[in-house]
Amino acid sequence: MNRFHILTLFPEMVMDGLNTSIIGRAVEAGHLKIQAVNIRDYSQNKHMKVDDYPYGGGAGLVMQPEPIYRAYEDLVKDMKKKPRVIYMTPQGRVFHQDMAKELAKEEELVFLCGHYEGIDERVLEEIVTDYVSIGDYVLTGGELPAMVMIDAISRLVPGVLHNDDSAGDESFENGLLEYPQYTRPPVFLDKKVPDVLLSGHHENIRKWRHEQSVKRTKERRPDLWKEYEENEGKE
Ligand code: 6GU
Repeated sequence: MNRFHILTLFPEMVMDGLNTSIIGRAVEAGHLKIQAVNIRDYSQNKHMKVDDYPYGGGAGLVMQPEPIYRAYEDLVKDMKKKPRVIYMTPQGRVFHQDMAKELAKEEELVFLCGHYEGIDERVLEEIVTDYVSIGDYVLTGGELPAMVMIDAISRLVPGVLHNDDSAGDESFENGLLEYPQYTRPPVFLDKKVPDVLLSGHHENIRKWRHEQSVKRTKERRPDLWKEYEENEGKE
């Protein structure tokens, strides 16, 4: 059972996005827990304000440290040990599959989502253990990145994908892109499903799929192919 806690100003955005499909079913089945904490609930301002102008001037607003710190303290008060706190920021390490695997081992994970021009540095210094980005582009807030990470981590949690080994078989898990997939009908727009897949010959199917993975990786992700060759020797 993995527990995800998201500190955010937009709890419904995160919960609506994650309570559907495979992740939603995994929550219902008790494999995961997902909780969104509304930072605004921890404002002690009479207008529930959570942001203010940046010292030194500049555009936009900065999220104030106290509501975030109070939300964090309230969250960790009944945890056995201090959890990893991931701040979603384009200034972080870029998220990848190995990081997802590592984070899937943590029983509790806290995701801190910023908005506007960011968060007061002092509370980040106090509570954040990991700075993570989901790629080199700029988003308006950390909610979508947190949802991306939770989706990628959740599918690695035992029981979330009922198919025993489907988490291990996919793109990146062996350093190659996944082979092409086919289902019925056997002919579509004059295109036939490759004969080998209908042959019932499991060894030939396995070989064909590996060849397709290699071909596809060379064509589409030469950077991954280079890494694969370096790690695994020749094909
Ligand atoms: Cl993690 N947060 C925000 N706000 N923008 C991003 C990002 C994260 N990753 C890429 N762009």
